[in-house]
Amino acid sequence: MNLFKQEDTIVALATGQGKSALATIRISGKSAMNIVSSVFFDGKHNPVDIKNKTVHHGFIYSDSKKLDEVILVYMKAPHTYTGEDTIEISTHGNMLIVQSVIELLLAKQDVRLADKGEFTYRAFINNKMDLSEAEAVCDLINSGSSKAVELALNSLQGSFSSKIKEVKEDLTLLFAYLEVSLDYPEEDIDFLSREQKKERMQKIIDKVEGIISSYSLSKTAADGVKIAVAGKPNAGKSSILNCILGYQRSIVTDIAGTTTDTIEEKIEYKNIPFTIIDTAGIRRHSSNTIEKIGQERTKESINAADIVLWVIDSNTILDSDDLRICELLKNKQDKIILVLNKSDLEQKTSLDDILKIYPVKEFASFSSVKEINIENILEKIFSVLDLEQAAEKSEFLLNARQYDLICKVKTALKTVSDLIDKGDSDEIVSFEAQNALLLLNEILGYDVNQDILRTVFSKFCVGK
Ligand SMILES: Nc1nc2c(ncn2[C@@H]2O[C@H](COP(=O)(O)OP(=O)(O)OP(=O)(O)O)[C@@H](O)[C@H]2O)c(=O)[nH]1
Ligand SMILES: [Mg+2]
Repeated sequence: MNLFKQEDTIVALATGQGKSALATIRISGKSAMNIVSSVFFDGKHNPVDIKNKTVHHGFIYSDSKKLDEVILVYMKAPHTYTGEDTIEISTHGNMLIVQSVIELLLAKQDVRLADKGEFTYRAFINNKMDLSEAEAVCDLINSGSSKAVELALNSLQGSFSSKIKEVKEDLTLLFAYLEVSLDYPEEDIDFLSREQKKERMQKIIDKVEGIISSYSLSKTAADGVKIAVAGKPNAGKSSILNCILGYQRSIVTDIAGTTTDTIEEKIEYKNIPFTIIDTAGIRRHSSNTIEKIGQERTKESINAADIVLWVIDSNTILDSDDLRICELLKNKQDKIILVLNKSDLEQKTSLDDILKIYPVKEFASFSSVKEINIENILEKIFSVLDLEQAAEKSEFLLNARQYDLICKVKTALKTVSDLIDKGDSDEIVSFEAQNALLLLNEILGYDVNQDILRTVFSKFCVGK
């Protein structure tokens, strides 16, 4: 790995592999200009005066042979993504062209292929962003939902870093008070009373707890929720999935047992990703091997779901199969929405009948045929899982590394608080506070060792 060899100029394809309209090759480093001006000329092979932040049209030449007609942009250090001289060349999106241009550049002196995330690593090293902002670049590229994109972009713009820096400032100030009283012990002055220290400490802990609780909200908002649609055969589960999706994804027939396997689809509702799982119908006795396996999968889906839409055919009366479903749902009481389906037909089962066998808290009447109230069901999912909070209050994404460190910060701060409480000496309190400061620095990437940086940037793709 060459990640830490900063004197080299690096080159990589920044856009995706494969056929495309355009492909962008990125070059960063002190030799970027020299290297590129030796291969970029106008149509008559004359040199081009390459200006800062200007779009240039021209050709890439290998000796006198044109490799491609390209657009080139030069950005002079330090006002660039990496903080170094950077050139981006847009070629036609053919990998043979891309390969030949990259090979041509690599044949020049002091240039090599970039490592994963190396452009962003250079941005980090050149103080263009701190480590958590650099990680947000990777999160932004990998975000799987529009909410995740929004949150990663917030982090990239420093919303998470600024909270960490705020905690750090508060703690540094407290630390300074402790240090001053250590430096002037003979003065016998306690610059802050024990109560004042405790109060300040509590405020810092509250801020850290706020960051931690925003983690679970953000995770829900970004990753979304799993919704299993379960019930007896023919209750109308597949019809409900199709209604939610707005197209015929699952096969619907009047034959009980039409769906034999789980069918998973994703939608976004009010910006939150919903994974909806249509399942094989549950009945007490099933002789068929396929149906038995299907029902096992239904059970797994119910257990893994954040919420279950329990679909009942209100046009039939309850029987022993319904009791079997009640058994499967017994640990999910707060996470059930009963859907009394087929409301367009004669009602032979009511909510009261169901309440006699299961303590349902949320229910919706529905008709897959008339497609009324589908919004109502989606809204109920929102309210039962308190997704409004997640949608509104989530601010930024935390990855596993950041989450682990912020939890450690909290533990360290609690220790500091306990020591203050016990009336321990400022020397001991100060030592523990220093520990929390080091952890905060690690989040931001200050004074971290190369192993940590290697791990963080290895998650990136080449070219970013
Ligand atoms: N009248 C009426 N018929 C419905 C309604 N919902 C579903 N049906 C019908 O009920 C039958 C079963 O519907 P499905 O959606 O296949 O039921 P399911 O629960 O997926 O059944 P399995 O896959 O066999 O477990 C089909 O004939 C549907 O057209 C409804 O709201 N009203
Ligand atoms: Mg079905």
